[in-house]
Amino acid sequence: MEVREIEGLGPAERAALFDRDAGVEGVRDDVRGIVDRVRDEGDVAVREFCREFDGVEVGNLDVTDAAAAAHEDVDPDVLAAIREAADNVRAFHERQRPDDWREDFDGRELGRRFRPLERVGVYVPGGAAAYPSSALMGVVPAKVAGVDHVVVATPPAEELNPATLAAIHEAGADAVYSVGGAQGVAAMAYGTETVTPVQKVVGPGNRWVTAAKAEVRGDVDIDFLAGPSEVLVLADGTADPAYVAADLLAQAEHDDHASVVAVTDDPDLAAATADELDARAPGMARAETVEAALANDASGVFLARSMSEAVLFAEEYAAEHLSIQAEDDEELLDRIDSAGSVFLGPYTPVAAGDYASGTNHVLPTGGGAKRFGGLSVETFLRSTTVQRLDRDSLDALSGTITTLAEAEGLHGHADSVRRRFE
Ligand code: HSO
Ligand code: ZN
Repeated sequence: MEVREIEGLGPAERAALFDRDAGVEGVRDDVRGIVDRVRDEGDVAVREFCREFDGVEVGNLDVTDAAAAAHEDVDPDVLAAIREAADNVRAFHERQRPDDWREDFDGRELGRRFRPLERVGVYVPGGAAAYPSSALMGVVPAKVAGVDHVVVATPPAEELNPATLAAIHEAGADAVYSVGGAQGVAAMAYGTETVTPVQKVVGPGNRWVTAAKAEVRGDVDIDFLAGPSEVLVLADGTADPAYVAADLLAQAEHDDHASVVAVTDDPDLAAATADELDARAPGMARAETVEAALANDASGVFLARSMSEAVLFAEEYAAEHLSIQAEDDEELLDRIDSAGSVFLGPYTPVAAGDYASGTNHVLPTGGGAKRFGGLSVETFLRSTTVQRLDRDSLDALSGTITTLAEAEGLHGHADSVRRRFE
């Protein structure tokens, strides 16, 4: 891999790096057709799409019992790992639960309270990329938020992945349905004879899933549109190139379209990282995917003239995962506002957050971190404001209310205040 200098990047190269998207355009029309048919025809359409896209003749779409059974039967080491990861994810998300509050603002009692959504749907990828970890990341925060009915949709298979099913059960899902892709999202959004409709659909997925979330948004809420995985490692000369490359290779194995970037002000580290990538990629089990991701035009090893230039690059990239492997990591972090999840120091691989440290791995990609954050307990809550004024505090505010009401020509509003003092 060649090392590129940031200074020398042209407008097209910069656009490829900084204007990444989820790549859903190409499947939009097909997805619209699928979503419409599931909404209109329910289970019949779902079964037909399972046959067409997954090559599976699904008997019972409801596999909730199969998930419970898988939890009993799964390899005990895998179950122990699922349990520990779930406990850590639960602990971190418990800490996010906001308290209801009421406070006095010059005699006006104002507050906010939080209530969970009632029914939520979590998409859990299956098939080639079966991710038990994603089941935990979606279901656990919803349950911590207090969502009563959490349903999961996951692609059908002749043999459903036992670890994924076990994780779904361990996380506390209330129902599990064997339907994937756009049809899975549509089934949760609109409901079918078998699937309970939900108020919000969350979770990662391929282009079809993502396009379907865009399609149902408006009828139901969604978390956000997430594209292929990304990592940007910001490193100085103290970083170990083997660690930097390992973190890039890890995210590269997710997807041909994954974006993996190293940025440094140290020419030796840049060269050593590039060499390490070239040396390791061919020997990986998923070498083809890794090499495709490394060749992606939003990937690369970049040399900055200073750490300040490197920081600006990282800020503009707004990566899903930002790893800082540098002496002044906290100081560099202070200068960055846009990143989905930050990993500090040489012993904090992105894989720690992907699986087990406790933070969520459903995160903004494609620069979304400039506008919003990843999945959290708040994703599953709605807030309500509450107020009580007494006679004195209303009296104190009445002039302001009536003046503004009259400026808007809304005399009924003004009168509703004056009435109280007649
Ligand atoms: N890095 C992925 C999450 C994941 N990694 C699942 C391993 N399994 C997107 O944040
Ligand atoms: Zn990952």
